[in-house]
Amino acid sequence: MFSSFPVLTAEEAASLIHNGQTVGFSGFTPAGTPKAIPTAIAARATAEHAAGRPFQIGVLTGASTGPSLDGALAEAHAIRFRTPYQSNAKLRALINAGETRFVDMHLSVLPQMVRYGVLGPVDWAVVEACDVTSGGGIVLTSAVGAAPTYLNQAARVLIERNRRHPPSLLGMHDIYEPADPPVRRAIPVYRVSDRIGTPIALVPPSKIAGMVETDAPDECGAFSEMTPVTERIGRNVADFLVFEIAAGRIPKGFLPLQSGVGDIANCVLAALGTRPEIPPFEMYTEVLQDAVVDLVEQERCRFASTCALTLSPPAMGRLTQNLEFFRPRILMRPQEISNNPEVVRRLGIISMNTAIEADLFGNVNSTHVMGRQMMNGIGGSGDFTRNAYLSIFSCPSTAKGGRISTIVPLVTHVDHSEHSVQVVITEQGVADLRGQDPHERARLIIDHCAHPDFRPQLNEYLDLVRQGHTPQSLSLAFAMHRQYESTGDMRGIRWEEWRK
Ligand code: 0RQ
Repeated sequence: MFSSFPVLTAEEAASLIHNGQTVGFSGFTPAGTPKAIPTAIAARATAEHAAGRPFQIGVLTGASTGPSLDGALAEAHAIRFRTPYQSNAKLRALINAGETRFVDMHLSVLPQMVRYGVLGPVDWAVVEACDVTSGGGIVLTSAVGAAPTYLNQAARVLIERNRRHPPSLLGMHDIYEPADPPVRRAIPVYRVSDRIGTPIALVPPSKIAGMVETDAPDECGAFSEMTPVTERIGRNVADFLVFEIAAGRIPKGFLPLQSGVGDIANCVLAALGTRPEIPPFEMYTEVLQDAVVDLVEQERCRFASTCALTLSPPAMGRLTQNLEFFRPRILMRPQEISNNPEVVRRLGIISMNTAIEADLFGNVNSTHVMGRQMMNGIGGSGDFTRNAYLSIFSCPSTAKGGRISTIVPLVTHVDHSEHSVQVVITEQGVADLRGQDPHERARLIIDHCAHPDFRPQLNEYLDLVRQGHTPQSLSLAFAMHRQYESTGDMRGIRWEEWRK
């Protein structure tokens, strides 16, 4: 394919974007995210600030990005407003310092909010493509994210054509944007592998202001080695799913899996791949990590529908060198579809996400440390958890060298309520909360998930606060957190001292 749009330098492209404008970037995680133009926007902001002029933009993305986008723009203090998710240390610091406004939202609802104008007008779409036709056909790269919506809604479009991704990625994307309520019809994904849209995104050529040529790899990091803790979490999740198949609560043919990001998710998937009792399975997920490439190669994973290929450079290289094998087995969808509640409920997804902390009743905090400090955001975890056939949260039973219990009397921020969270798993074991009342849930979580260092004090807590449908003490519920803030350790609490 070829195109006839003006070729710009990244600096020329950045010079078109003005202070106060809102930019919708392609990508989902660092995968498929533009790199050259945001870095040039950051340089421009730095120069403008040095000249005493204001320069900040609103940044909309699919999910998190890489250092060239969130990192560079945060370093340059160039972000006025950010949504829907981030995971960059510099940006996180600005958000928690109150300098950058951040709206943490479910990823599936973002495109609709953009279409309805809730987030204001989108001035620019900046998208990474591996190929562009002169008619405005865009072949995206390693993610879809919210790019189709930004392309449709933005006043003008800039493209980063990245030669690192071959044009033969054509056919790996399924672009579909639903009509808005009240005229929306069923989203016709009845099987994980159903294609419902087109392989390219289309944009009126008159909107395209220019193209920047690049050759930069995605900025997805490599994974850490398994630790004994992550390995045991993975094994516990696999054991639980095997047990559920044997009990007849998961069909013998299995159900599609969603899995979150990070080392734990990667270890869980690797563990599932090794269990002969689990048949070759499908994934309906938002992020596909390295472990899935192995599983697809081994034909343990039959098909994976995702929003992004969040792969380390070696795993991405394996995929692009063997596209004929992977193209019929992996499909990328917009986040509005990969995370769609209607589809998640219909397909009977088993969702597996990670908690920062869980409480004795099954409420889960995935986003805030000590109730205040934003970590990353809810991402897609809520889209899946609320609508899954089986929703699982896992995490190590302790954090910060054993000084923090991730199992607490009451979470300091609720992302996923007890009504949506069905199973909690740590390296200690599994608490299946389905059909259990709050008292039963609390005992299950303490006995099966809490670290032995914390079990006695959590049991003492329950003994102190027996009354009510949900045993809870308004004065003691956050005593473990308060003790951590004053002493740096949640262990060895004396409850009576905190009754004030
Ligand atoms: O801090 O990095 O300073 O050591 O939190 O914790 O154990 O490394 O776990 O990287 O898997 O992240 C929930 C944040 C887990 C992530 C969360 C500290 C801990 C460490 C990270 P350090 P781990 P992970 C798909 C679905 C929400 C979005 C989501 C997340 C750091 O999984 O963002 O699921 N999920 N999206 O030490 C204080 C506690 C702590 C704690 C952990 N209780 N108190 N600190 N930490 N527990 C993806 C998308 O949506 C795109």
